[in-house]
Amino acid sequence: MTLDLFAHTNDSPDSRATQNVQADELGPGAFVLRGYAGASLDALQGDIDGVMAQAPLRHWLTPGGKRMSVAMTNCGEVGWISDRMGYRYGTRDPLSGKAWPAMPASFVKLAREAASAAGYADFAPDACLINRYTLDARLTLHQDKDERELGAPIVSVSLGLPAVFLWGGLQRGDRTRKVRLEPGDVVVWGGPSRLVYHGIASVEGSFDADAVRFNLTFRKAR
Ligand code: MD6
Ligand code: FE
Repeated sequence: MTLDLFAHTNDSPDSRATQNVQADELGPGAFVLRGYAGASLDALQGDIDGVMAQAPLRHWLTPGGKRMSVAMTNCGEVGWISDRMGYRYGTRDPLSGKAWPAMPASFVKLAREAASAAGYADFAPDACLINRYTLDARLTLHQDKDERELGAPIVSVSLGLPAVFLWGGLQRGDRTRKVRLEPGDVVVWGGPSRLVYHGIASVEGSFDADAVRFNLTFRKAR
C-alpha cells in the first residue's frame, strides 16, 4: 500500500514543502517514507561529521568475538554498545570514558516529524546509533530488542549509497523481502512490527570509490 503523508521540511520558510511524501507500508505499523529527509541530507551529514569528530567510528566486537563490518558511533543520552559481554546501552563512550555527544537538534526534529507522519506522536528518542557502511559491509538479520521501551517506534534514516534492506518476520526463519533504500528514505516502525527481523544485505557501489552509506537509527532505549 502507498499512502501520502506531509513532507518533512527544513527550517527555511521559503522551502516549505508543497508536495506530499510517498509511504510504502512494509507491514502493520511499519513504513518507508520515500525521500522524507531528502531536503536535509547535507545538514544531516554535517551533523554526523560533528558527532564523529567527538566520538569516532569503531567496529564493535560481537559477543561471539567477531568484528562487525559496519562501523558505528552514537549520540544522545545513551549509546548502543557491543563487546564480549553482550549488547547494551551505556551513557558513556567506552573509547573515551566521556558521555556520548548530544543529539543534534536537526536529528531530533527529523526523528519526531517522521514518527508523527507515520502515526507515532510524541516520539522522544534518547539514543541515535550512527552506522557507516563501506561496500563490503553487511548487517545480518537481527531484531532491535535491547531497548527497554519497546512501545516506542524506531526511526531509521538512510544517507549516501543505496542499500538492499531485508525485511523479515517475527521469527528468524521467516521469509525476507528485499527493499531498496535510497538516500533520504526514512523507515519508521513500531507497534506489531517492532520486533521484526531485518538487516542490510548489500550496499550498492558507485563510481566514487570512497563513497559510503550512513544510517541513523533513533530509539527510545530507556
Ligand atoms: C540500516 N538498520 O539501515 C540498519 N533497525 O543500516 C537497522 O538495523 C534498523 O533500519 C531497526 C529499525 C530500523 C532500521
Ligand atoms: Fe536494526
